[in-house]
Amino acid sequence: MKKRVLSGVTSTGKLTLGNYLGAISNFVKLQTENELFIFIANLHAITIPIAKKELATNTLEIAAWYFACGIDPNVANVFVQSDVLEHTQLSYILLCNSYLGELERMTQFKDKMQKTKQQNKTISIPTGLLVYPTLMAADILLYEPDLVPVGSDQTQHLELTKTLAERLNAKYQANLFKIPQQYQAQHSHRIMSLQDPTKKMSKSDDNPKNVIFLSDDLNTITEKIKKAVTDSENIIKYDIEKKPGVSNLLAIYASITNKTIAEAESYFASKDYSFLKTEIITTIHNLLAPIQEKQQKYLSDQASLIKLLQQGAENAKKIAASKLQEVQKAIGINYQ
Ligand code: AQP
Repeated sequence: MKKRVLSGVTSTGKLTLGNYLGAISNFVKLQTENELFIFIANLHAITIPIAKKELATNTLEIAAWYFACGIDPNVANVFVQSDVLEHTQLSYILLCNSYLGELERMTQFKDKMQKTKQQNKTISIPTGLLVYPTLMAADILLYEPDLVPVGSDQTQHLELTKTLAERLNAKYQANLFKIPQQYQAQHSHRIMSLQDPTKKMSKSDDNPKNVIFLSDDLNTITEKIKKAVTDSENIIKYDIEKKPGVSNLLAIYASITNKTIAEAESYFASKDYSFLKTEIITTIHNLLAPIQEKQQKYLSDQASLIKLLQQGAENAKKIAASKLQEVQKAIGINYQ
């Protein structure tokens, strides 16, 4: 029997090579043998300040990237989070069953709160940032997925999702929620910032030099990779602690070419950093150029793109609505 897979990407910015290698490329691999529900998390995106136009543009652009990267709309259910209202409804129920202390303990909340304060000292911290994990729990629990492919930085949120599911199962009805399992693809690497390779490559990074965006052209890729931090040894070896810059470049190369790190190391044995960087520039460009062309095609026909998302939302809604009804009944909200 097919396994159900649920995941998403937040529409906080332009997609990065990290989002592709760490998430979207895995969705593409998983779609042949599983039932996929892949969404664009535009409600999670408003937990930090974001301009109206940017949010709408990001949402459509991400949909176009999904399909351009190879997610097949005839096989996978791709939808926008806000189009399935059940996410926010279940989120509220979960919120009422969560504790302030457990939400305040989330490291992502603490990190994002600190970053938001650094950017603007006078800003108040939005409550949405605090309750983000309850929305994420709802995103997951509505679909009863067998696998949830998310990065290791989401492990804590997934653990909270399990806690909430178990709490409600114990309080209202055993088996109300299926306990989700995190899925991490084999040989998958965390892609790091080009200028500070101890930090994750993130779409909301303020410095574009840290990030390869999926939309970057050859010149931009060349400039960014040439300036990527390495070290003075000129020895191509994978060692995250001592050589984080070179290790990151090796991880990027290995991920794109489907090689193991050992294979990548032996390919570059006796070569210098200049060769490594030139090779990586070509590898990234060869990966991205055809995807960029397809993405532009999807974006140029927005009506068809929106139709695909609506179809995906309709499919998602059937499952989400039935689960929500079951929950409402179990907790007494459904009074009829
Ligand atoms: N650098 C990365 N390396 C590997 N995987 C990554 N992912 C993100 N960055 C990397 C994976 O992409 C998926 C989507 O993540 P998200 O958009 O929901 O949130 P995120 O993990 O916080 O991604 P970003 O790019 O860092 O976004 P911002 O800047 O908004 O916080 C996840 O599966 C994630 O693991």
